[in-house]
Amino acid sequence: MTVNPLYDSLFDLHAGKETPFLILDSGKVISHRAFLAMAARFAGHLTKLGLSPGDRVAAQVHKSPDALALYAACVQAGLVFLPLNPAYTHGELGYFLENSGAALLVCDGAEAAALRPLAERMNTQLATLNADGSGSLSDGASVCPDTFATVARQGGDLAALLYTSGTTGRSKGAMLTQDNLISNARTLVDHWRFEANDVLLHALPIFHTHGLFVATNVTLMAGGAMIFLPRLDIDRLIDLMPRATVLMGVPTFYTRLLDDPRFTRDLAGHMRLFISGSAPLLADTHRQFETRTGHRILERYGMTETNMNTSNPYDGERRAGTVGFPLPGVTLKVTDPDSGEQLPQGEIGQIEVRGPNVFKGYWEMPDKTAAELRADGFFITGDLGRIDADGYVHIVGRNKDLIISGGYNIYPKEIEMLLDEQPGVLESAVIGVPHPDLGETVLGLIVPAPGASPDLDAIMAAAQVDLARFKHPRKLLIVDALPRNTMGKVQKNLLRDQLSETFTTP
Ligand code: MLC
Ligand code: AMP
Repeated sequence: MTVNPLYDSLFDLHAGKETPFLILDSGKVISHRAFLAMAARFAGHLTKLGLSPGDRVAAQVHKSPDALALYAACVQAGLVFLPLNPAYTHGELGYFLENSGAALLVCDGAEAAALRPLAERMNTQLATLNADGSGSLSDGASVCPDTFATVARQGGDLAALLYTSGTTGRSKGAMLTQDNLISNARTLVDHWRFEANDVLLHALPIFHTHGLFVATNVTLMAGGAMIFLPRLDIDRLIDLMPRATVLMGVPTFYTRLLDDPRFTRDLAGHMRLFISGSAPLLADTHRQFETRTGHRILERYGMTETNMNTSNPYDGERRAGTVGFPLPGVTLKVTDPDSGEQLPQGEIGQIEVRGPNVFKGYWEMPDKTAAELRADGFFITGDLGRIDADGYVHIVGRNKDLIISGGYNIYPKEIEMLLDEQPGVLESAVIGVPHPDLGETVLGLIVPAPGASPDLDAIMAAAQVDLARFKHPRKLLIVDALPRNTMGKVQKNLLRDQLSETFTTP
């Protein structure tokens, strides 16, 4: 009898199996059975800490097998997993704790002393989990049994809360249900032909949809294994590729591989599949990759709020510069941003999606939910696209003011608010400009207050205190004024056009 559909679909099916699940760089192999035992011990300890089903568990920890077992433990104990980028500053973390009302924060031991006052203020328990698996969470778990009575859940119950940056500068918690995750994993296993003998080269972070759900859930559901690397390290990727069958990455993975002469047709020859997503893969990268390896990268398109929406076909033509077709069960339409009416095929408009993959709404933000999730179930993605005559979806831009740097989303508003507060600044605009490695990167434009000469170094230093490193402007420039349209809105497209070569020319 199904008591916890997500636990049953991803984890319980491996009970007692000694098959490899995580293959670590050290050579250590963690079997499916051993992984479930780790998760069960964590689940036992989380319950002893007094957490009850539906409570949020925030985890700002480094990537490790234990961090992944904490995700499984939350599923088993009916808790809502809330993974956070370790790069977030304490200020950013405070917001997530407050907004989510997390019952527990799991952090790296090195951060515990600094975070304790914040956790106390938020009435959040604190536990530690270090990259090597040690810490108070593991200490507590070590005396718990290897088995745990799985807590009953229903498909519509929350499994995870993933924060995604908001247009107003404040992040929104996307509520993902058990059914959202199960349906998407099932579709992708089938669509991408995952099997138990697949070995996925996993070098993505596990605090985002891509590394946590797409890569991990799909591998688990198929009963396969992952070579689990702490981060992208091209040397290790190249060394370990002969043992893998599939690679998933953001476009930076593929441009960095192509930059390396050791990445040859021979090295890639045995691979079954290369998948790219989270940011646009240049058609040129797609072609270069095919010329070098003979493989056509399979590009797909997704979001935190929806998991995966479209994918190029496994067997049919993987068309460069497109994100393929809507996945089975997903309805995608292109609409007029003003009227919301569906546009004729071929025309550019906003992309809307509906399906079992689409989230339940933003945590305690009914207005934002209502603004983006229509009553008929269509989610307004904020991406602009078109469907070509053959049905392939093309993403042509964004209706939302978003920068995607190396697969991380950055909302300009959050940075602009900080720049505007600095001495001598009248106003600012933050834009994304092309970057050869990260796809896009952050450029800050500052208009000085009358008679002032803002100190750009001091402004950069201020941004560094408050914002995670990946959000820091790579450059600040002084400009006389910002171009505005007749409505007074800053014309960022003009700025992007004027400054598009800031990082691409030597
Ligand atoms: C790291 N840095 C970044 C950065 N990553 N800066 C901007 N953008 C990024 N993405 C900073 C570091 O803090 C460091 O700062 C410097 O850049 C170089 O760091 P690095 O260690 O060399 O970076 P690296 O580890 O190589 O990371 C780059 C990367 C990584 C692209 C491999 O960012 C990554 O794994 N990105 C994947 C993100 C992801 O999973 N997105 C999926 C979202 S889900 P300094 O100066 O201090 O040295 C989603 C839905 C979907 O979008 O469809 O999948
Ligand atoms: P996130 O909010 O981090 O989940 O990022 C989702 C956004 O990433 C989408 O709305 C798109 O703008 C972008 N994205 C994801 N996959 C692709 C892709 N294959 N091509 C272009 N953009 C993508």
